Amino acid sequence: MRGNVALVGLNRPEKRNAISDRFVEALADAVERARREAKAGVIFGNGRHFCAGLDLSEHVKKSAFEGVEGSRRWHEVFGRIEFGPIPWFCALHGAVVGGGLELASSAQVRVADETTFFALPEGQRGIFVGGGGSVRTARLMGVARMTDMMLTGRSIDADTGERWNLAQYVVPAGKSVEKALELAARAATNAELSNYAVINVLPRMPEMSRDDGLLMESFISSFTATSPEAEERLIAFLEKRVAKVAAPGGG
Ligand code: 1HE
Repeated sequence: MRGNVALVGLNRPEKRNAISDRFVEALADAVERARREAKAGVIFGNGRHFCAGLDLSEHVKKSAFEGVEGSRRWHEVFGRIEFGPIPWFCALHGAVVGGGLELASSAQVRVADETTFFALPEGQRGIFVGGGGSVRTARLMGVARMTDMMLTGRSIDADTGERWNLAQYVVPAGKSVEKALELAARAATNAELSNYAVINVLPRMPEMSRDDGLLMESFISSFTATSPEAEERLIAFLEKRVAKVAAPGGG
């Protein structure tokens, strides 16, 4: 923990943080703990790369049914990151590959450093994404770009990743954890209910009809605004006790 921000490090650097079954369970435990104890979370990779994706050595031994169950377990665990009470910030560097990109796609914000590269080599390995990538990653970058990446096996650099919506920030090499922590600490000061609405409602809106979305928005808007915390925050602003919105670069 850094203050009220949970710091979750992928810690299998000798295998480039390849995601084994044990690794998924360790991640699940860390995420559950953070959901209980923290107001925001940062996920980063120890070693030279963020994450090399699925542990291919385990996958070769699995039956089709075990494969489905494994994929469903990834969906559960990544879903606890995507839809929860706290926002997650992924600090990326080096390889963000296959399941590593699927994991990163479940976070709300991705901060890449200049060494980051993204790839989806599933086609080359004879497999398919199984950690939610065909839903989450495809929504971030769009089906055409994901199709291209999967068919050609191309790697894209951090700046292209930012243009393609795979990262919202690109920072100098070695600085992604620091930046993610700064952003997470800032998000942790928001009203919990507002963060909850941003995390859980915004991604669902595109699946609603326009009318349903607008009605939902009115309810959430009123529900958050009438909470005691909002009242206190609104009065604090009106009494000039809290900072104004700063111009870009002004913090
Ligand atoms: C691994 C894995 C892995 C590394 N599973 N063992 N993912 C991939 O296809 C990516 C495969 N990995 C790589 O392309 C490279 O390892 C990296 C570009 C990520 C890093 O390269 P490098 O030179 O820093 O490391 P390395 O020497 O390749 O790897 C170090 C060790 O980690 C080595 O083992 P060692 O016993 O020889 O030391 C590698 O075999 C091992 N290693 N990546 C198992 N992925 C739910 S569906 C999701 C589908 C996918 O994720 S498909 C993408 C799989």
